[in-house]
Amino acid sequence: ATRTPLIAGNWKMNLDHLQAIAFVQKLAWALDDAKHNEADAEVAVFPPFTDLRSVQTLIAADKLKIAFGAQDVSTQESGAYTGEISAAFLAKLDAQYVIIGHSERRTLHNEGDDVVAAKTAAALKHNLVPVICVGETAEDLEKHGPSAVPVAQLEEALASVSADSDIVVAYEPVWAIGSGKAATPEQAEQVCAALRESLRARLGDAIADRTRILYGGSVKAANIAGFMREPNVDGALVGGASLDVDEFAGIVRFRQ
Ligand code: G2H
Repeated sequence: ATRTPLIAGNWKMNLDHLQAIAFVQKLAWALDDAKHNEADAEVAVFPPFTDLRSVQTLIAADKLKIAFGAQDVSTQESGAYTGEISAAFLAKLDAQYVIIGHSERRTLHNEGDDVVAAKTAAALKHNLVPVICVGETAEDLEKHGPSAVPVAQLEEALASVSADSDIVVAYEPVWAIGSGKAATPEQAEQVCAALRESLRARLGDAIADRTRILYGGSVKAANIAGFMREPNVDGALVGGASLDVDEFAGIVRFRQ
């Protein structure tokens, strides 16, 4: 299976809408300079909600080859849900992706697998591609071994996913997030392969073969190549290093 790698920048709660415009412009120039070819890797940014309209407008006006998405979405369709943002709103902004179940949402906002499944359903209903995040804590790893918890989380999230759904899976070991301590490429491969087999067992070969499975957790330009050499790692979800244009462009240029 040939899967176009996806390099996704999760900005988290960084960059206001003016900074976002400057950042996306600089990123587009950097990718241009690097003769970045979309066929080599797709690039996506995940700004805060308040930046999305500006990013959409800039990308459309300049026809930039940069995709974008949101960092979260409501489980609900519409109505009295103060502070929430619906999948319909994101789709209307031409967002292509939405991150769901990032470990910071799971731990800081108590999002369980049921919420992740409901958000995945909401995203798919509006033709957004959910970037479903799974990952184990250091404690899980010690207790259950490398793949058990991420695979169980994925299986719960798949409740509303069908064989023809378009999804992305991100394996982010909690112990590697923002810690500077990335997993090894071998560790990432082992879990990404298990996640792909779980997709295959539940939903069939076609979706298992076409779905991009990303690694996330302290990815930087200096360590991306090792991950990308693994057969079941199809890209990266990048936090800290996605906030520096040159560093992020360096990750996109993982082949060089
Ligand atoms: C994991 C990752 C991006 P970082 O949260 O989602 O962040 O690259 O800073 O570890």
